[in-house]
Amino acid sequence: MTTKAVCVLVGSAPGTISFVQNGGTCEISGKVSGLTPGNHGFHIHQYGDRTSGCTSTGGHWNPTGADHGAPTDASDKRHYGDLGNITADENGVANIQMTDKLVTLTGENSVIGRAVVVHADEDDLGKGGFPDSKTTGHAGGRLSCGVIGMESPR
Ligand SMILES: [Cu+2]
Ligand SMILES: [Zn+2]
Repeated sequence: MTTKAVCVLVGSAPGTISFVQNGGTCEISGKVSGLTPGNHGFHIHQYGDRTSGCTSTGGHWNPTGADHGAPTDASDKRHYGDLGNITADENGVANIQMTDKLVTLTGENSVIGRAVVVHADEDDLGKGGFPDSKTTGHAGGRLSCGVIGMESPR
């Protein structure tokens, strides 16, 4: 069974992100613009709530109470929402194509109804030694965010 979701990012770094669940992994693809060239933290945050802009999306989606880490880390060494960085080119555009083992669109840990957030700075993947490295990856402010919703058939 394939399940699909979509997220429209609103803010100074707008974009669209698609999610396709194929069995045990989720393919995440899309495009974000309006960025400074280089790496920007890219996460799923807990709440699909933009009532106070990206602030009300809460912290990283973390159903197991783990520390912040990298998407390549083991499931108990990262947040489920830790997708690392996206990389913008000289035009400020990031083309995204990743597959994640913990992001899912089904079951009790489904990310549908949660939010994607794009950050001003690079995610240090928990290894930067800053006070917030183990919680947010020291990724700085929130440039844009959007709610992950079910995709309409098209
Ligand atoms: Cu974030
Ligand atoms: Zn995290």
